[in-house]
Amino acid sequence: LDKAYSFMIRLRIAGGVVTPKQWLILDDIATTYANGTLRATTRQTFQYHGVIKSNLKRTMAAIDSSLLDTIAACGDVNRNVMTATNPAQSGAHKTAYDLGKEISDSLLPKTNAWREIWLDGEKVVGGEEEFEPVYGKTYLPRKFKIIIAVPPSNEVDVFAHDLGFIAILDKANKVTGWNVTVGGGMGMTHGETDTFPRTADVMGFCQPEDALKVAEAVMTVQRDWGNRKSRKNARLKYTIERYGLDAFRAEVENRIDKKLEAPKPYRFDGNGDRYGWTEGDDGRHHLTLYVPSGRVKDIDGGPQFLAGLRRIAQVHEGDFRLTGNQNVIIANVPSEKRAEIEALVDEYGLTKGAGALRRNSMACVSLPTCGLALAESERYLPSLIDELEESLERNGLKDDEITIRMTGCPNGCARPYIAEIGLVGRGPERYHLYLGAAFDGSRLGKLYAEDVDASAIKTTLDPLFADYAKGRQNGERFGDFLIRSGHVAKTTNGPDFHER
Ligand code: SRM
Ligand code: SF4
Repeated sequence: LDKAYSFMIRLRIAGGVVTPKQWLILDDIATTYANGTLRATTRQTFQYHGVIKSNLKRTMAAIDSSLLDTIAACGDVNRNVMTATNPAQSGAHKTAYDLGKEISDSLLPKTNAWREIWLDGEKVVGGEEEFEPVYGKTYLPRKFKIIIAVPPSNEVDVFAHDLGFIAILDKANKVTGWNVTVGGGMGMTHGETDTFPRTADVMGFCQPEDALKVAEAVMTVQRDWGNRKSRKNARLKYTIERYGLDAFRAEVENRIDKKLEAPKPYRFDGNGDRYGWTEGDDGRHHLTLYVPSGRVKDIDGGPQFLAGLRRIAQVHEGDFRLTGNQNVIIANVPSEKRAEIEALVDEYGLTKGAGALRRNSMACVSLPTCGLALAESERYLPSLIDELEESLERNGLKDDEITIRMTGCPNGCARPYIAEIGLVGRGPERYHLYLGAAFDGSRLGKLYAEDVDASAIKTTLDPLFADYAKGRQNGERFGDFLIRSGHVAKTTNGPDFHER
């Protein structure tokens, strides 16, 4: 008898777009082979948990039948490319999605290994270098993450990733080119100050026709310059710190044989999702649903996400979009179909109440499936928010948008260091509390309290909420207020993250 190994499987879904037909297949896989849930991730894709070893091949074959795969969803390669989803700007969104898809296809490893292993595909004779013109034999020093954002929404958290493109729009919301960001990242190790989260630098502006070349050049400079001796210092953020932005830019320009222009002005207004119905500039309708920690399942006495979205997929003519905040958009609903979708949304309770703090929250998977977890996250954040809501209500802040994110370890899978309240697992029921990040995801927080347990989190935040309610200026965000009022020092970038 073999041991009862069970696996996590992560899909690659560039830009998080899923057709209704694919949704139904993915739903079927969840209930047949996995733990009965689909888990929307912080990178616009789905994970399955609890797939037992003997079902792996069958699961992969079913994924293949949905025309999706798991290639490059993990490993030292370009990971799932994220793109803006804000559907109100449908034209700009399409341009962003098209670029994301083009980059994703172009930087995908060419190896046939996935098909050989999982689908009994034909063996191709030859070495990797013949098939991997970009990755070669040794691939990248570390994972590499690309993202496309469309202002004013930074819902994809462009500053948290190795490489980003910020759309520069004209008055008609048409994309005129891209600001290029490099060197963002979240992961660090507790107690090792040479590891740190870092917000990306805006390196320059490129014309639309140069964006793919820029993406390839940035990734190959990192391939060649990245640290291959220490995996803890191998991400692009450390390469930029080591060489400096100017030298990095010069090498990218050298490889694309063109100078980047100076960055153009842009403005972000937040890094959360826009819930409820919106109408795109193409007249189609889109409903963003809040899905707690992205876990698509039927909640006892609450929303029936799995059953409801299955029913909707059976009649929906548009598509579904996964957001970078672990939520789901029922997208591209034609006017004549909206009432039918609305009725199903009501029948399954899919928009049933979530307060402002909860709507701006994220938790990583953590226990029980994540082998790196030090503390609870997805299973704990909901009840912590219940307690914090009581304090917010008492202070008259119930409807204020404040971002809160929790992770079970310092790897930062829910991007906690750029949430106004960031909680990072240290050990069982203990968290570091980070405060002072920007609401639009452009500034890191700072360590405010160490090793706080559940009750201390509430008693630490309560007086700060009270102070904020009394002392804030018009429109001032919680993170900005805490810095102005001297509660916490401002973090300007990665290396100064650990200074207090
Ligand atoms: Fe992550 C590793 C879950 C987004 C930084 N992440 C892991 C693993 C695979 C644990 C492992 O290596 O054994 C986790 C699987 C848990 C489980 O049981 O399912 C895991 N990461 C996740 C997800 C599912 C979190 C979620 O709750 O949604 C996200 C799936 C992403 C995807 O769809 O591709 C996820 N991980 C992120 C992000 C956020 C992002 O990409 O926008 C980050 C921070 C950004 C960054 O990369 O800097 C992130 N994950 C990490 C790291 C630290 C990387 C580093 O540079 O230090 C690790 C550990 C590692 O790579 O060594 C890690
Ligand atoms: Fe696991 Fe840590 Fe990522 Fe949470 S942040 S999913 S605990 S690796």
